[in-house]
Order: sequence, then structure tokens, then C-alpha cells
Amino acid sequence: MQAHELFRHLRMPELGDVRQYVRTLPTNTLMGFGAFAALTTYWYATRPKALKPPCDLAMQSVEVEGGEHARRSSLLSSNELLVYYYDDVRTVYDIFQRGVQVSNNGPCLGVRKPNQPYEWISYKEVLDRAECVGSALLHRGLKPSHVQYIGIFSQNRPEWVIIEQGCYAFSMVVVPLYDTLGTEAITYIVNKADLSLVFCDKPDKAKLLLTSVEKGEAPILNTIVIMESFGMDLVERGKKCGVEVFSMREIEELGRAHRQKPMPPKPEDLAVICFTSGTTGNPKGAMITHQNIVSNTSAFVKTTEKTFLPSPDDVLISFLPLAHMFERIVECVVLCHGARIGFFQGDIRLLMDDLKTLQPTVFPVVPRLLNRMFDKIFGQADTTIKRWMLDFASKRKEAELKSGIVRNNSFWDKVIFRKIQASLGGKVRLMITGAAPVSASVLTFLRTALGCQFYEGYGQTECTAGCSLSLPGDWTAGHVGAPMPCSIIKLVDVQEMNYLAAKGEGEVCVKGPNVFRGYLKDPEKTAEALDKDGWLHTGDIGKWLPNGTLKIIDRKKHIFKLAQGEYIAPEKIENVYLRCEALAQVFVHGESLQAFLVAIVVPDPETLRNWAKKKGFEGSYEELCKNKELKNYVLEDMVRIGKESGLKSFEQVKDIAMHNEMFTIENGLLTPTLKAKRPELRKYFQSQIDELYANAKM
Ligand SMILES: *[C@@H]1O[C@H](CO)[C@@H](O)[C@H](O)[C@H]1NC(C)=O
Ligand SMILES: *[C@@H]1O[C@H](CO)[C@@H](O)[C@H](O)[C@H]1NC(C)=O
Ligand SMILES: CC(=O)N[C@H]1CO[C@H](CO)[C@@H](O)[C@@H]1O
Repeated sequence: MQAHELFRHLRMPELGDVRQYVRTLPTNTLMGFGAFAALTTYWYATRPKALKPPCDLAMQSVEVEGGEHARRSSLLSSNELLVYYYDDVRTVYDIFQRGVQVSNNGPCLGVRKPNQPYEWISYKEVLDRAECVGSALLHRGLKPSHVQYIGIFSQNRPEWVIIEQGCYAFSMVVVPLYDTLGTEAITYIVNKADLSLVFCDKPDKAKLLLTSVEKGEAPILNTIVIMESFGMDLVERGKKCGVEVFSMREIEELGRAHRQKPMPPKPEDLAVICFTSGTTGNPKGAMITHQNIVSNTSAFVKTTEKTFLPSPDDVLISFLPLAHMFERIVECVVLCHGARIGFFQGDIRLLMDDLKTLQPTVFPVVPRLLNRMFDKIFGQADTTIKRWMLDFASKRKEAELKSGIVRNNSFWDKVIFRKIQASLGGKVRLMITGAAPVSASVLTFLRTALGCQFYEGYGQTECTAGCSLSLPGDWTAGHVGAPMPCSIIKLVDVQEMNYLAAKGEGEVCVKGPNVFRGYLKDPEKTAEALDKDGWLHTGDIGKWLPNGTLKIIDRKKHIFKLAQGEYIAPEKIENVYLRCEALAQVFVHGESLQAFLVAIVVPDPETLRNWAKKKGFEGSYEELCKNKELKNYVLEDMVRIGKESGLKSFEQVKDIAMHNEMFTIENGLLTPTLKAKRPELRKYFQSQIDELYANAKM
């Protein structure tokens, strides 16, 4: 490079004079200048730029007038909440229409076969197929109405979006079904939502539904559409129990032959009924309108507009279940801007390969996956020095993050983190996590290692995925950001746990256009979640931090009183007892008519025999579980650990029963998220519990 070219990089004025001067300099000095200029150029080119936050981060939320310490986003200029961002986008149907336009009919949905590149279908093609599906539904006698519910029982794939858009084109409502609900819950939903037609991806799922129909448990179901190929035996089997079985292609062709003009929904119409299985009883169907979805999507766009607006060049990797609102909202953000969605192959073990092939720019994640990534990175760093380097590099970048700088081109990225970034395809510029809390150290490390904008949100299905989100520029962890522009958040006293709104702590309650319309045909559960003023009670305990961000600090626990009036939080006690080496699971039970607690415990099949041996007991796991003397040793150990951990005497159990079968999702004692179903546990163990109380009285 010539010296005068270097000077041009430095953008110095009066270049003519300088050139003149340079010609008169000796060569050595010139080389020195050259080196200096090259370094300066490099420094300029890689100079970190701070992401300009959209507001003053010192105060990210503002108190709303009218008391109750409720707060709204400081991005809003008044208490008027954001309902939509683009004037012409008020429904999910509009979202897709906008995508068709801004992408100029670009690629929309992509899939790949094993070891192949992605193949794409265009926006118009999706729209065309969607309208065919919708027309076919009308032809089959389904009504273009916001009380017409259509089941989708499938993993993420293009057909999911096509069917969904097909339903919206004719104002119908989508009801996602998913495996982890379990057969019983799926049958329950088919009946509760009057699903006469369900789309399935695989023949297995169709078989599961047919079995319910054959047993007479789902009389309403009369049509199943299967996306993948299947044998004629299924059609025959369906015929016998009055269910017509079609292939997806047949349905699309039927619609093409009887094409109808779309009859799009209104913003206040239902779009989705999202069934979630809670800790108690049957699944609940959260009724979510088009406005709910659009307001959430808009709030996300509004929050990140200055730092991340997707363009048709953006690519989302779709692998988190579409049955949940979190993924749906991310897809809406992407589709609204004409960007692309590439689907994983359907097997999470192939995700890394899919990422490398797709090279996504948008990568939504859940904490479970983040933890796994974190463990893997440190697992692969097999020497102390490598781990130390990772840590050191992360600390250097954390210092930059604190001043709002997000980048992937620093020295540390090139030397340490490039491989990690490349494993995600090497193009990621936006990540979002939500759905569950993520540890601050994991989040901060990954923010530094991946060098992309990485948001953390908080929310639940009932407020359409989220109600708070971290603001661009605040890359600190340990909070869930400020209220989204579409919601107000207030904290409500939970006296028995000593959280008071006046002190900035309490149960998180949310209001706004993203809050759902209640549970399908379940006024009782709706009343538990939504109060008469429209506040959604989340059951989470939050705390306002001084800069107006929200921190989730606890969960409103299941709490009850014993006969003398002491408050008991059984989960806390269970967590203490779980430290006993011999135990795998503990269920603590108490009631207001009894003066003390009892517990059902499941000894750990892996450690029990060893543990018992030390106390002088031999036998199989089952035998040991029945051994009354051993039981006394276990109880003794529990009480010892309870005491060490500071349990009060009324918090200690007085007696236990040992059970030799784990609480699982299959036996109905755990939720799909592995939380204890307390009322079910109580019912299941009623006789043991009665016996424990009866024995104690003798
Ligand atoms: C670094 O970030 C930029 C902008 O966000 C992106 O275009 C680029 O692909 C990223 N590079 C890697 C290796 O992740
Ligand atoms: C907001 O407050 C929390 C807790 O005090 C802190 O960790 C975080 O750094 C603050 N954010 C900013 C941008 O100052
Ligand atoms: C109100 C709002 O916008 N909430 C959520 C919308 O969806 C995103 C992504 O799914 C969440 O992170 C937000 O918190």
C-alpha cells in the first residue's frame, strides 16, 4: 500500500500538502509511518460502536398515574399502550400480507432433506396453498367463523404455517396439539374445542387419534388430514369408525377445485387456542386473539426498532415448538418483514447441522438449550488453561457489553470465540430467550461469546408469550427488562410470603392488549387468572429494580396453614429434604385440620441399596422400600438435614411413607415441565396419608 493511500484512510485534510511533504521523506521514516497508519486504520475499522439505546437506561419504566405502583415502558410517550406498529397490520393475516409485499414475493419457508441444502417456497406460493387449504375446509362444511376450531398436531414444518394461514384467511381458529400433553389430554382437548378436523404430520399421530375415536372417546372427530405418506389401511381403519382420512395433497387439490375468496378476521377475533397443562387437572385453553398476537409482535418491533429491524435477508431457524406462543411471536416478527423461516429437520440432535447449513440470523432459544451450549463449550475446553482463556476473554468483552457495545469482531472474537460463532452458522445477529429463567452467568457468558444482540423476555401464554423484555443497550443480566410497550405491570401484595407492593415487591400482574381473553369454556379457571379489572395474575413474584427493570425473585407458592395457624410452603421443605442422599423425590403434605406435616418419599433407586448397606440393611430396592426400620433411618436423616438447613420444628415432617415408583409425567403425577401435580399426588396417596395421620395419633 502506498503511503498516500494510507493517509486517505485517515481522512486527513489538505492531502495535497501532505503528499508533497511525503515525497521529501527518507524511506525508513516512510515505512514507520506506513506501519503506524496501518495500525490506526485497523483500529478505526474495528473500533467498537455502542448500540444507541432507545431511551435513557437509567429509567426504563415509568410509574403510571392512578396508584397501585403500576409501571409502563418508558418507550411510550403516554399511558396509551401500543396495539399495533404498522397501520395496515392489525391481524396475523395482515402480517403475512405485509410479508408478501415487502419481500417482493421472496423466499418464505424452507426445508432440507438429510445432508442437502435448504429448498425454499415463496411467499405467494405459501399464500396460494394456504387459501387452497382454507377453501377445502369451507367445502367440507366448516364455517368461516371465529368459533370454528381446527386442530394442528404436528412438529414445526412449512405445512404448519400454510394451514395456520389457511385458517386465518377464512377467520378460523387454530388449536395446536403436541405430544407431551399425553393421549388423555389430547382427547380432552379434541372434545373441549369441538375439533371435527385435525391435521397431523405423521401417521402415528393419526393412529393415536383414531384409537380415541374407536374407544368412543372422541365422537366429534370426523376428519384427519395427514401430511406425510401413509398406507391405505389407515383410510380403512378410519372408515370403520366414521373418520375420513385425507392426505394434505388431496385437501389442497380439493380447495384448488373449489377456490373461495378469503374472508379475513377482525383484530378482536380469536386466532389461537393455546392449551397448556397446568399443575392441576385438565389442560386449559388460553384464548388468544389476533390483536393479542399483533400487539406483542408490535411491542417487540417497537423495542428493538433502532437496533434490529428484520429485512428480507434475515433468516430464522424454526425449531422451538410452534404450539407455544413464544415461537409464534418470533415467526410473526420475521414474516411481517418479509424474512425467511428455515425449519429444522425435526430432530433436535441434527440442529447443529441445520444451523450450519441454514446460517440463520435470528435464533430464538430457551434456557435449557443455553445451559447445554454453555456446558458443551466448557466441556470441550479440556485443559485448565483453555477454560481460563475462555473466562478471561469473556470478562474483557463483558466490560464492553456494560457500555452497550455488542460486536463479534474484536481480538477476542477472532482468537477465542470464532469457532463457537461458526457452530451456529456464523451469521446470527439476534437471539431471544424467554419461557423460563436463565442464570445470569450463563446469559452473560453467551452474550460475550456470541457477540450478537441477545434479549431476555419474560411472560407466559396468557399474555401472548411476554410482558417484559430487556432493552437494547442494557446487556446486563439478572433482570427480565422493562414492561413491553403493550403492557402495564403492577406488583400485588402476597402477605403470607411477606412481599409487599409498597416495598416494590409482589405478584406480577399484567394488563394490556396482549392479555388473553380467558380459558375456553372454563369460567372458573379464567376467574382465577384474570381479575374483574382485567389484570392477569401470573403467580410469579417480582421486584422493581431502581432503574425500572423487573426481576423475578420467587414463585407464588402453594401455601397452606396448619391447625395452629403456621404458614407452610411445602416446595421449600421438599427442596431441603431432597438433599438426603437416599431420596429421589419427596412430596410433603399438610392440612389445616392437622397439627403437623407428613411426606411420601421415593428413595433413589441408584443410591438406596448402598446407603441402606451402611446402616446394615440388605435386599432389593422394592424390599428396602417396604422396610419399616429402614424407613425410620430415612426419617431421622431427613430431620437432621432439615435442622441443619434451618427448618422450624413445625416445618419438619413427623412421619413418612416410602413409595417405590417415581412420580412421572406418564403416571400423571408430574406436569410436562416436571413440576409436581400436588392435588393429583394428594389423591393418589390419600390412603397412605390417612394412615400416617392415624398412626401418629395412636
Ligand atoms: C457478526 O455480526 C454481523 C452483524 O451482526 C453479522 O453480519 C456477521 O455474520 C457476524 N459474524 C459472525 C462470525 O457471527
Ligand atoms: C439496572 O439495574 C440493575 C440492578 O440494579 C443492574 O444490574 C443493571 O446494570 C442496571 N442497568 C443499567 C443499564 O444500568
Ligand atoms: C409484550 C411482548 O412483546 N412480549 C413478548 C413478545 O414476544 C417476545 C418474543 O417471543 C417476547 O420476548 C416478549 O417479551
